[in-house]
Amino acid sequence: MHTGTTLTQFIIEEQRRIPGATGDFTGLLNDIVTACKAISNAVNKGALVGIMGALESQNVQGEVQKKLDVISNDIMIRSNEWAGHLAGMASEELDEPYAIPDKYPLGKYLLLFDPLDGSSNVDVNISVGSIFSILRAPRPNRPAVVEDFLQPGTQQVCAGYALYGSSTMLVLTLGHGVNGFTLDREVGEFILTHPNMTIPADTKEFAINASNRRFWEPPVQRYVEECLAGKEGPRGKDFNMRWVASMVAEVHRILTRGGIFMYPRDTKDPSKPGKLRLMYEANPMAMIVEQAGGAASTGYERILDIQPESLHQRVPVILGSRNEVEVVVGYHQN
Ligand code: P6P
Repeated sequence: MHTGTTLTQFIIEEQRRIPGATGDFTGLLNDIVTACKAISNAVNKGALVGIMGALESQNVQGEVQKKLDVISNDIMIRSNEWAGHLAGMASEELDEPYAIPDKYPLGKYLLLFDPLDGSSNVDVNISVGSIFSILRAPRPNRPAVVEDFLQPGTQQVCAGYALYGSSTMLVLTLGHGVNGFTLDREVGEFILTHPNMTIPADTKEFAINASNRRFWEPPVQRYVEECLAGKEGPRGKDFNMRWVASMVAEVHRILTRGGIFMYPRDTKDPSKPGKLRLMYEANPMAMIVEQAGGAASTGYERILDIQPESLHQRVPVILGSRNEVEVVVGYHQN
């Protein structure tokens, strides 16, 4: 029998802190957690059950869909559509918001998610994850329309991710700190293993896809050049570099030991102001990072302050150790 605090217990104890809580939010979170356990199971089986590889289809991003992308999206939808907690859902994999079927009651929250982020890594067995964000529905118990989702990240009531790595973890913030839980498969419960996660303010580790260097804007060029110059350069210290090409894994590393992650605006595709999506990647990760004492910026503004204009809009992302993010933001301002 495990001795730690289970996620179920943690969520209920959090509910007790909120006067007048109905248990609706607790129920929603438990359904999201159930989905993450099921996705973990599917990801971990991988090639054993023939779910690797790509489909013919493309998603709204124009990206080739992996079988597990679609399976994970279906799991998220099925686990969360029935209980009456939601007025609607939005997914990276769906052009339009998902309407709750008529046979189910509607609720007062909106759920947004990237069901399997970094899925291109699945076939090569590198960590992938699910990212989710919860907003209050402006019109509770009514079918949500796109505009209902377009709220700034500061409006999120919860943000979290599941990381399907060497162990499956779930990292969560409800607006007062960040806590990490590890899945005990024998019990089938997430156990609190990383209470009050905080990001060191300073770091010597940066993460960026260096193959895009020629497309970066000058402030990012300058920052990376100075990191590469090391001790003899203007920063006066040597840096290390990481790039997993799986945002959940990068953010988790930064939460665990510090660092800065950058997917900046680049000129590779001028029509795109960045690669990562605001509503279900940048915003939830920005809330988690800020709640852990870090910072999250586009280089020009705080990510959580952005007023969304469309459901799948992309933004530049610079997040992690606060003092390092402030160096990069400073270069954007000069
Ligand atoms: P690149 C995964 O596709 C993703 O959305 C993030 O998880 C990851 O940080 C980034 O894109 C990787 O991008 O250009 O290195 O493939």
